[in-house]
Amino acid sequence: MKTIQKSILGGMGALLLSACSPSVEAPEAVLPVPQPKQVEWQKMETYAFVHFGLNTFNDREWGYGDSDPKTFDPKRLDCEQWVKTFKQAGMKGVIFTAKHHDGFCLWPTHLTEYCIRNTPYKEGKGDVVGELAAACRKHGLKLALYLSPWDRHHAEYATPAYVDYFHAQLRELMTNYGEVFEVWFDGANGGDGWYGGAKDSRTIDRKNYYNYPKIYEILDELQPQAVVFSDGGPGCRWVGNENGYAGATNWSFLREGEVYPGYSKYRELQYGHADGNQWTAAECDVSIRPGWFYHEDQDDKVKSVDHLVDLYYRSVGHNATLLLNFPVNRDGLIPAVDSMRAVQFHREIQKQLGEDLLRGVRPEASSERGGRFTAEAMTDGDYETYWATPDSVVTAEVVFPLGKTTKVNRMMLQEYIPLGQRVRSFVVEYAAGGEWLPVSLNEETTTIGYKRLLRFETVETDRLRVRFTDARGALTINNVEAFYAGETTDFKLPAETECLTGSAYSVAGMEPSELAKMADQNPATTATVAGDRIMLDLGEEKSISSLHYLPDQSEYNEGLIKNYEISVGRTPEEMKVVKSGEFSNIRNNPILQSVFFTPVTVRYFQLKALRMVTDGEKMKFAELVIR
Ligand code: FUL
Repeated sequence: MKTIQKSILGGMGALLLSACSPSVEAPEAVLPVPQPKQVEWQKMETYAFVHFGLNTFNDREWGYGDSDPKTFDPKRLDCEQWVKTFKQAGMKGVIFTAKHHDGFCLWPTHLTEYCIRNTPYKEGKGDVVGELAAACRKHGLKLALYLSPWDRHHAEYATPAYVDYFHAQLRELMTNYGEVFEVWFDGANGGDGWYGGAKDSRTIDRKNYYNYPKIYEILDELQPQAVVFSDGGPGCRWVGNENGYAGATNWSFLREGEVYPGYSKYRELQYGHADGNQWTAAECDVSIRPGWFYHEDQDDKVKSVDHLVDLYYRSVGHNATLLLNFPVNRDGLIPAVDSMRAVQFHREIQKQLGEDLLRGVRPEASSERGGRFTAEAMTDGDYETYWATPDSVVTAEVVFPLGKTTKVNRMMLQEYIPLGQRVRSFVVEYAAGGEWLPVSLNEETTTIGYKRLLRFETVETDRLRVRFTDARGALTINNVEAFYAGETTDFKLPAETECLTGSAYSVAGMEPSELAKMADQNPATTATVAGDRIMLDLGEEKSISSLHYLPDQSEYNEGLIKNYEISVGRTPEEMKVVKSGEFSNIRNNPILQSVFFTPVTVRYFQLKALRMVTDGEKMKFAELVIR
């Protein structure tokens, strides 16, 4: 029955397929899975942020709530100029600060006098939210709104009366400007403020004060398609920094109810909770200038194209979205430098990832589920088709022939997230002579999620191979692409000088003078270690995610480790293996060896030599750094 239904729905192609092969069911979802609106939201990939308001005219980042509305006087305000810039920069939407922490509303609200009606702008007849909504409609850009829960102007802030005001304000804003794709609730809450002249400091219960269940009800009623942002979601989460990047390991899950504004372990939001039960993908917010609001003295501090490109790889390419902020100036415009940089940034990405070398090739997979879930689905450029393995198969190898020997230094992988995020680790290799060698990356290859972009040192090869080494269920990969981006300046392997800054650690049973030789940033001094392992005590618990090992640099390069195993633990008794592998080609080319693994917070780190290049030799280290 199922086959017949599918054939009818799937049209001719499916009919033919089901006629010649038994129907193959899609893999079961691995929970948690995103709501369809969360998938649509993630497909937007990059969108703009605009911070504009009284702060712009008072040179402030956080208005106290006492700035005079008469100071708001943008003479050339033009929302179309903003929107055209965003479109040219390849962005799919814009999020606007309708109200920041100072409580000033950029739409003519009926709920407070502290709003645009009382400014010189259009003699009180202006409505920036409305003007931006109209510009977005005209140019086909999606709109979203930032409404600060904290209000440093409101006299009743921190009492139940303010919560009623806030809910009414949300209702008004969500009723009058059409559909929004996201609603942004900032995490900064409570503290000093003007508060109707009281000028005091107010604290609130960050978890319960605003009555979020009621807020979600209002949004479900008025804007059901909107994704709700706050530190812990529920629609999407903060990434734990305002620098614009997510971890290379990035799960789109959180443990439900654990993260709230002010959550002390917010750094882990870069990585998500691997064991989370709520789908809450990360959004990377960052400003194109140091501040969120415009300040004249930052005119020469607009981020470079290389910097923006690097952030793109570490946000969109790390399974998150990029929310790039533009501080609109006192004229009401995006300054020329900022818009130029944003457009150049987009062009550079288009250039780097312009020609997919794998489009249409026939990959060879070590395992296939059958039916329509074939390996070709990974190279057909169609988001909805995917390669899948049988339910019991969570590891597999896929070889991608390139047709001819060609240069490659970028790769893109996508999991079919409507069925969940599954991959825990994978390895990318290229064919060199008769062997497979790993590409040289600057980060770990653990999670994939909606999209994973990899930058690596240029290789010349006729075949690439991806080995999926661990997953939470059957593999469901919908796209794999490869590119040659040219020799660019946005990507660097960890420089030796950067890695060799010496960690503060101790090694039981090792003389400090010997230890110093591998932590002195001097490649000419080499420490010798007896036994097959070295255990480092980092002194306290630290978040670490990489090992950098410079082998002995003397003429005969002694004590080279060929195969290694890395374990970590909070105590020496509870060590857990996090990575093992080989230092490829170390005999012929004993350069700095970097190993990346899923970030862990631990005090003890152990490197074990499973095999030496020369049996019986003692391990030698010119430098050893844990990061
Ligand atoms: C922060 C706010 O406090 C900043 O002012 C800015 O709006 C930024 C996007 O979020 O938490």
